[in-house]
Amino acid sequence: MLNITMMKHNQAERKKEMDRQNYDRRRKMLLEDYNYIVNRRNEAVEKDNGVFKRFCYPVLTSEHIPVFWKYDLKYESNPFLMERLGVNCVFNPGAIELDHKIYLVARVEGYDRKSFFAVAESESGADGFRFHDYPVSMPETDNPDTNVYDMRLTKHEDGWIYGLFCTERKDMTAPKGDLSSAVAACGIARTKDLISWERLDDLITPSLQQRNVVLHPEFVNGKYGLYTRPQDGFIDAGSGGGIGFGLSDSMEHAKIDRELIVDDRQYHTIKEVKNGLGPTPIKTDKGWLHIAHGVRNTAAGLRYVLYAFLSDLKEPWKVTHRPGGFFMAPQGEERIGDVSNVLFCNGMVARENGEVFLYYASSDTRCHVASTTVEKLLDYVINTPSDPLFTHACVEQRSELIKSNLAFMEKEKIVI
Ligand code: M1P
Repeated sequence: MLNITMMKHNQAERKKEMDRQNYDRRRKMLLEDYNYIVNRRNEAVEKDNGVFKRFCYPVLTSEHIPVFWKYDLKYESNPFLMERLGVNCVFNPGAIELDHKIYLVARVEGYDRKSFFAVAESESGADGFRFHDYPVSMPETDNPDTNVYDMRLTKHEDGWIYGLFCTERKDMTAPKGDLSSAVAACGIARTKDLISWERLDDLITPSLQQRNVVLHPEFVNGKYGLYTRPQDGFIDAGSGGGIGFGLSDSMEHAKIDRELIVDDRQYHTIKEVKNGLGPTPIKTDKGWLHIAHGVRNTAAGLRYVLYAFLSDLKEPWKVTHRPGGFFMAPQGEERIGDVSNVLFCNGMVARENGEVFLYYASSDTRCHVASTTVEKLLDYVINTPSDPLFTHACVEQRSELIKSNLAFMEKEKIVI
């Protein structure tokens, strides 16, 4: 009898020991996988369209989230090493360069669908991004945010770094049983170090809803200039849409009385359904360089692509150059994710040497980088023909290019 009890005891001890070993092995693997991802070198891919270069790997994904954000790592309280607070995806990062380091403020979405902001930093801007130990604890206004996302970072000439983002709340006027209707507004916060944030009042505009609001980095006629995206509904731009622009006397209580449309939507273009400004524009000697997203509808759902334009230096709401079509569209694995066929960009950094890092997200799932230069972007926006809007004119436009190339090839004896 005693022997049987002893055997059972020994078996239980052995099982306990094996469980513990298994736990230690899995925890080691989790840490190794994380270290591999954050230390992986990234390189620009060979294929180059002359405008920008993509990089091999995404710069931020849910795998870049520190293990200690997701798992309770203590055997005593989590013997099965279960993931407790998973992260679904990391996308749509705002970007800024501070003291020669690149910081991304990403939209991190938990398994519970709520998104929040988290800061990751890197020396190179192309790899080695690591999240700070804690996500951003964004202060609230009197009206709590159900969700926040898509921060645009602007180093303003008033000395502050502003983060403008979408704050989403339930639409209290929706009929009973409608649990999807929401109201989108522009939340505003400012910081000096990306660690402590001062929350300011949400932006007030004449439009029912707002998303994709971007602060212009310089005063315009002594006021704060804001690019907006007026919209009637939460998803639909409705009668609104287009990229707008307005002025506000202050950022503490930002209010725009009049919105001008800077870049309208147009039938049968890449921005037919809606569009929105991307990151804070880059100042160049030829004007303000802008990246935006354009949306059209297809049988497979909405398709989001990126496009570029240039606006006047003194009157940034006046577009001077408008290349036709998209600048960048989803390709390969970028086409697939939680919301497929989407490229979205709300962060770019222009470095002192003229290099530009464009941080974009694919299909609401992961963040990538592409590199280019101010010189190339200016050439692109100034010398790329605009959309002639009618198919016959498009053929004429292409035939002109073909004619001049064939004449050149004949002269230079280039045979294909
Ligand atoms: O799902 C695609 C994008 O949809 C919204 O952007 P927009 O208001 O311009 O349509 C945002 O939710 C954005 O985060 C998302 O990537």
